[in-house]
Amino acid sequence: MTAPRLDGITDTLARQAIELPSWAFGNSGTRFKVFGTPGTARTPQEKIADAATVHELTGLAPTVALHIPWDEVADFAALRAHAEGLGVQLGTVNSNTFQDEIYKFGSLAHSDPAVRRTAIDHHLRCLEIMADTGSTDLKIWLADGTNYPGQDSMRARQDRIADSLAEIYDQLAPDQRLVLEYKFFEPAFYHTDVPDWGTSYAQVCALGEQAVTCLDTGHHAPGTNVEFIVMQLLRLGRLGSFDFNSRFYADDDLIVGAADPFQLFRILHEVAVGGGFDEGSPVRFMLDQCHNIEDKIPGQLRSVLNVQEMTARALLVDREALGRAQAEHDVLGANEVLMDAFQTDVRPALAEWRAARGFPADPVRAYAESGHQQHLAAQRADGQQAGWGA
Ligand code: PSV
Ligand code: MN
Ligand code: MN
Repeated sequence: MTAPRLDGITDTLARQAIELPSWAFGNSGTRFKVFGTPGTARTPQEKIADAATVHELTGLAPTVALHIPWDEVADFAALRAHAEGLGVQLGTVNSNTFQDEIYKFGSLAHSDPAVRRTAIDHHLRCLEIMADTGSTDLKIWLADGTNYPGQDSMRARQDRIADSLAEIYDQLAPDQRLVLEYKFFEPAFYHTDVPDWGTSYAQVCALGEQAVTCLDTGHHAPGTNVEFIVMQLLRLGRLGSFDFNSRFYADDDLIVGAADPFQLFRILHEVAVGGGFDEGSPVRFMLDQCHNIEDKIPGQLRSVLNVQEMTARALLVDREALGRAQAEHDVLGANEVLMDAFQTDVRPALAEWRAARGFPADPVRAYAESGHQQHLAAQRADGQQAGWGA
């Protein structure tokens, strides 16, 4: 087979932007152990600097998402200037109503108005931060739910979430969006208040045009056809963003494309078909990952490159041929068109294209050979490293 030509797809590839999560650059682990890695960022400023390194080597990651209060600083305008000085922008602000004692029985769904007030105020504070950082997306993932049947009224909790979200939504600036993420279980095990795309969709539709859904690829039951959900949310105009990662079992937060590259391809094919890669598309692409045992910067490099690779393969699908085969009910022919694109090794062509644009042909190797990791390990030898939640 001859090497694939990227000619028709390079404009789309050149536009590709994948937001990096600040928390990917801190130490993280499981409830069993957090293993440190030498050179890990100690502060929000260092996490942003590491994200900027990923962008510098790939041109793929121009923005960094913040998590509040993990990335709390005294001066967010200064943090923005710091980011911009390094060639990146601050992106989505993620709220956090899942780690404080007060949220034991929920946050925006809590039955106590005082707890709901605290949770709503936290989101209003996030909006203030967004004004300073220039961020347009407020992303909300709620840990709210119950562990036992009968523990609380699922119906009343849904109503309380709707009321709480409406109060937050009312304070959005015209260019800002409220992005509601869903997750089928964990930390709640019996029911979760926003467990699926349908619930997120119902809630965001009730709010208005500036509310959209975030699809985290790791937040579905095993066997779920995630690309179907992608298609549906695109069709309904409510797919706001992706949190990319991959999973073998639950919310593993492993490197996107590591567990199931074919699923990533199928998802990105639906994005292409649904116009999600078109210029001006409202769909944003983020990573939501943690690197528990591997170095963070190479982990993020591998991740954005995996997304780029599968995007290229998805864009190479011969959609005319696919349409013809589908119209003729040529079951195997249609499947073959899709599989042809999936089986195409785009790596040499992408490497060539990267080099032509002034990036290293192999960013992971370039990083390893640069000595930057060793430099960071020496420079950041002292002090507390930032962790998941630090
Ligand atoms: C928790 O499951 C989670 O991974 C959600 O996916 C959020 O996006 C992320 O944490 C950050 O709050
Ligand atoms: Mn997520
Ligand atoms: Mn998650």
